[in-house]
Amino acid sequence: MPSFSLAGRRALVTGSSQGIGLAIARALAHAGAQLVLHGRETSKLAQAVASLQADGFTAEACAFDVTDEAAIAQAAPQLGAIDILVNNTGIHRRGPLATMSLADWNTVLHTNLTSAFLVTRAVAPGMIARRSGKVINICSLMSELARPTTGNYAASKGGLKMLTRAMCAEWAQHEVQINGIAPGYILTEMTQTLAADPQFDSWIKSRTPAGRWGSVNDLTGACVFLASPAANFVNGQILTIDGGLSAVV
Ligand code: GCO
Repeated sequence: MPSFSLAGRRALVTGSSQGIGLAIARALAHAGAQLVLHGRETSKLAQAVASLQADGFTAEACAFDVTDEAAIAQAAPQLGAIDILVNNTGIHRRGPLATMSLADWNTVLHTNLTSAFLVTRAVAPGMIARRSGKVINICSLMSELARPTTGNYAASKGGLKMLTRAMCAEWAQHEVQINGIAPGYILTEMTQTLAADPQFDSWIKSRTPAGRWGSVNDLTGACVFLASPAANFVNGQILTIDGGLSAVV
């Protein structure tokens, strides 16, 4: 069996002070990786690092704005050689397109999509030089499906799906594997208001063949797999983890 071990690998997970990012970071650490956690709120980031260290994992913090190329360049020496990059940073600014502000459009596209371009562009040269690297883009069920009030988010996640394939087209030849996972409706800080709405909660449970919301722990196994040598011939793929929602009408 190819190894699922990440021993000796250094991993950066953007947006990993809470939610999906922190769960993925913990899973990569559990598989042996040395973790660099990222976030903009330094206190929350410090708590996340402490929680991993308390479990005996190697973890450090790096705070920078993932939409600011100068800030990324300034953080590069602290980041060091990154073997595994998870582009997880993501936000929602829900609202109807007809009245959506350019600010709400731009902040979602910059945070969810441009950030993946900027951060990966910063770490890819090292991966290419070492002929080894893993990039996992956290796409979404909304890389394929939309619903009203999510136009900026869906556009950003659809773009992230195609950026994943574009990175594959250019970097697979250098033994760098770039894939994505597409979470469905997962209970996180970003969806808690939706889950608290009885009508929306009931719709999700009826629309999802598994009959439930996902948890962040439903996402971690796929990330460890894609980050490991077991996935060295998997490239440009998006693995959807949604309880079957996108498979049925
Ligand atoms: C919504 C939800 C979705 C999910 C996404 C997770 O507003 O419908 O927030 O956007 O969060 O599918 O990837």
